[in-house]
Amino acid sequence: EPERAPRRGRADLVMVYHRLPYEEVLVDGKPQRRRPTSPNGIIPTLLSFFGDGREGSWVAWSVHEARQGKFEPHTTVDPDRYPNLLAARVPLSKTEVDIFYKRFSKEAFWPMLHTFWERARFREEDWKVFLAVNRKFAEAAAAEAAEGATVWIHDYNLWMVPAALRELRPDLRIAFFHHTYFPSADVFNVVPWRREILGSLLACDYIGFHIPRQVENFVDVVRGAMPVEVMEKVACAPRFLTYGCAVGLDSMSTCIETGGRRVHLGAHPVGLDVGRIRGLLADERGRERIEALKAGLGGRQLVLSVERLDYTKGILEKLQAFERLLEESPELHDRLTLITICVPAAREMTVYRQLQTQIEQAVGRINGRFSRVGWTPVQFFFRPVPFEELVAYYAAADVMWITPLRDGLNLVAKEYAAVQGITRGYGRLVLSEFAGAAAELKGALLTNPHDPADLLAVIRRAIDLPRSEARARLRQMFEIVRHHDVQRWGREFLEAVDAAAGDAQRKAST
Ligand code: GDG
Repeated sequence: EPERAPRRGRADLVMVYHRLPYEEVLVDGKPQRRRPTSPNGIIPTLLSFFGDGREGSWVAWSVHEARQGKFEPHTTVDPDRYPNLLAARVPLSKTEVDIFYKRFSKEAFWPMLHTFWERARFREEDWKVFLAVNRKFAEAAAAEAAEGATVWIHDYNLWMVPAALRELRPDLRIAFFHHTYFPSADVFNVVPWRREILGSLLACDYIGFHIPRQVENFVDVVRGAMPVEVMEKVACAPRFLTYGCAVGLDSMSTCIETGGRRVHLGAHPVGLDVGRIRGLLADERGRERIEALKAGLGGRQLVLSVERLDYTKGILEKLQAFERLLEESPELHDRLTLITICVPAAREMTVYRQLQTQIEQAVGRINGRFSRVGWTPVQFFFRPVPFEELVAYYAAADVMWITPLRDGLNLVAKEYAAVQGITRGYGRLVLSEFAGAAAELKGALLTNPHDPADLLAVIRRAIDLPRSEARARLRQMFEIVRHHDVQRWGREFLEAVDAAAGDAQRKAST
């Protein structure tokens, strides 16, 4: 019945990412593009697969009311650089985006994924919106993909896409990458719809996480839900820490079989576009920015903290530790400054309002207690800064202080290591042992942000660390960051997907 056959698209690689690779603004009612305001390094990598003229599609939402009835499902992303890459828009209402992304994903799944399960709010009516929106993404991806194409889906807000897509298009290679942390079964199992979510993920051929611990946590969750056979378990690659941090692990499952389906798994910590950072540092204006910043510090040490406003990032815990440091060490007064660059959450994300107030109060209290004429101990920038400027802060910072209570990976840590490595600095990275990056960045000074005494001890150690040791640690970290850049990350991920699909074919033919 040819009229019932699903329409086949032309793309042999389909990216399903919540947003477009460029920002769309309406000028006089006409859509215009500009570079994304907070570039995260992943978008250029995903784009780079289409540089050779490969036919591809990028599936992302578009708020249709904002387009004032001018909704077009397709445009080319960039006719010169990616001539055969189409932006395929999924039309969503503003309400759908608000519920699905800004409210439900952030209020139900985000806290649970980061082990803050008590904060999770599960509403059945929001789940229905989530399902409907995921279904739309799946339909759009199904319409774009050529026969046997690879569809690469990103992150937990698209959890339900694989199942719907598999049903629409059994011929596809479906791959998923998790950008957030992934908790153990004791936490994940609080989710009312856990079986549906697992069922969907298991429709993939390949699922990638940042680090082995997250892979194994996923397998643990599956094991508690259905009979599963681990087909392959391997020692973790030497690049990963095993027993040295809270999220380390010695071995992980790379292939499981359940319900007659085989799913391959892998650990792929996201890398950086090191070339881009090099470029920004080599630029004349970049060098001027660093000099100006250093001059502004008046010879004081700079302790830097950069993160989105989020309780998972441990900002309050860090401020409390800083307060104790100043309390106990009067000799440090006027000798160091803590700059925290905190990117505000979207206004609709009401869960963050209280935290913002608490942070502002803590900063006010510390500055009230310790400021002197000419010295403000905490400088709190509650706004995003352009990436070029951020790089200058990384270059000027003596200590980078990253204390998430739980984090999928943490790119800020890697960006700091890259910038200090390129500029041959003496910077020290203090990194939470609960960030995925702790399992990868050998050389960081690890800290436990759940333990106030340890937070204090490690920041002290960083401030006093001899330059020779700082340099040796940086060299170790920079080697990792430089070698495992974002280009390699993307390449290795897609190679792993190909290998998984090859295995499935072999299995089908025996
Ligand atoms: C999720 C996972 C995982 C920060 N401030 C500014 C700014 N940034 C950029 C940084 C960095 C990115 O934002 C933040 O990335 P992180 O990895 O640190 O954290 P999440 O936003 O929580 O990201 C995380 C990541 O996905 C990737 O898979 O590592 O675990 O939670 O690149 O540079 N950029 C600009 N101005 C700022 O003020 N332009």
